[in-house]
Amino acid sequence: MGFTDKIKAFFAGKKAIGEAELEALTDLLVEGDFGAGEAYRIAEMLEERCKKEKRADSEGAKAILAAILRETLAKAGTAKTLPRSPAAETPLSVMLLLGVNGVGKTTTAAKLCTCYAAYRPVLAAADTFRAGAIDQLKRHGERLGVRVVAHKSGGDPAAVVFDALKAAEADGSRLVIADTAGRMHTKKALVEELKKIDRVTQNAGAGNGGVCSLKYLALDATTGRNAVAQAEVFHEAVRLDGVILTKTDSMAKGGVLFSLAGQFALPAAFLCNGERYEDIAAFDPEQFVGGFLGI
Ligand SMILES: Nc1nc2c(ncn2[C@@H]2O[C@H](COP(=O)(O)OP(=O)(O)OP(=O)(O)O)[C@@H](O)[C@H]2O)c(=O)[nH]1
Ligand SMILES: [Mg+2]
Repeated sequence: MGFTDKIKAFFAGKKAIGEAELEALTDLLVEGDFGAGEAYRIAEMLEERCKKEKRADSEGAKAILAAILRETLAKAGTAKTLPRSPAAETPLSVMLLLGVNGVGKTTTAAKLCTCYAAYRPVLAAADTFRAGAIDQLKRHGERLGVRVVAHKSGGDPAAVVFDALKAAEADGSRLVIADTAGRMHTKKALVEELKKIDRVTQNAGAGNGGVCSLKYLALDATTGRNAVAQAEVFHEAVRLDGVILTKTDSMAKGGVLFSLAGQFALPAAFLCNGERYEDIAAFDPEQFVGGFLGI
C-alpha cells in the first residue's frame, strides 16, 4: 500500500481519534519522512486543537491536520522565483542548480528552460567536473533549441557562468540557467565556488543594474530524511532561495518539505515528477498538503 493510501485508510471510517490513533499517526508521519520529534509535535498539536475545537471525529481531525501542515509550510514563505514572462524592469537573471550527485540538477536545468522560454534562456555548463556532463547538457540544448555556453572539462565554473551572462546579454536573453557539479562539496569549497560565481555575476551586470541571482537546491525525494541533512549544509553555506524536490513520481512521500520549512524557513520552489521536460511545476502548498493527505 502506498503512503497516501495508508493516510487515507487511517482516517477512513474512524469515528474518534484517541491516544492509540495519535500514536499510529505519529508513526505514519515518520514513514512519510517527517523527523520523529516533528511527527510527535504535530500529533500533540493535533490533539490539542481537536480538543479546543471539540472535534475528535476523523474528518475533523484530518481537516485540522491539513491546517497544521499548511501553517508549517507557510513558515517558510514563498520561494523567490521569476515571473513566467520577463517584465521590462526584470534584470538579467541567473538560476544556479545546486545539489549532490544524481539528484536531477541537469534534468531540472533543462526543464526550467521550458518554464522560462519567454526569457530565451541560455544554459551554462558549469559542471566542469564530471566527465560527460558538458555533452549531456549540450544534448538537452539541442533538443530544446537552447544555446549552451560551455568551456573545456576541468575549467572554472565561474568563468563559464560569466561567459554565459555575456552571451545572454549579446543575444537579448534575460536568463542564464547554470548546471553545476554534483560532487559532495565541503562547505568551504562550496562557499568559495559560489562566492566567485556571485562576483562574476555582479560584474557581468555592472552598468545594467546588476544581475538577479537565484540559488536552488535540487533534492531527490527518494532519499528521504537524508535530503534534510543535504539542505542544511547547502543553506548554511550559501543561503538558498528555494528547494526543487525531484522524483516525486517514484513512491516518494515528500515529508521533508515540512521539515525544511519548519526548521530552516526554507521554501520549495518547484516539484519535478518525471523525466520529461514538462514534468515540473511551481510549488503549490495547498495542492501539496492535499496530495500528502490524499484529500
Ligand atoms: N523519475 C524521475 N527521474 C528523474 C527526475 N529528475 C531527474 N531524473 C532522473 O535522475 C537521473 C539523474 O538526473 P541528472 O539530471 O543527470 O542528475 P544530476 O544531479 O545532474 O546528476 P550529476 O550531474 O551526476 O550530479 C536521470 O536518470 C534523470 O532522468 C524526476 O523528476 N523523476
Ligand atoms: Mg548533472
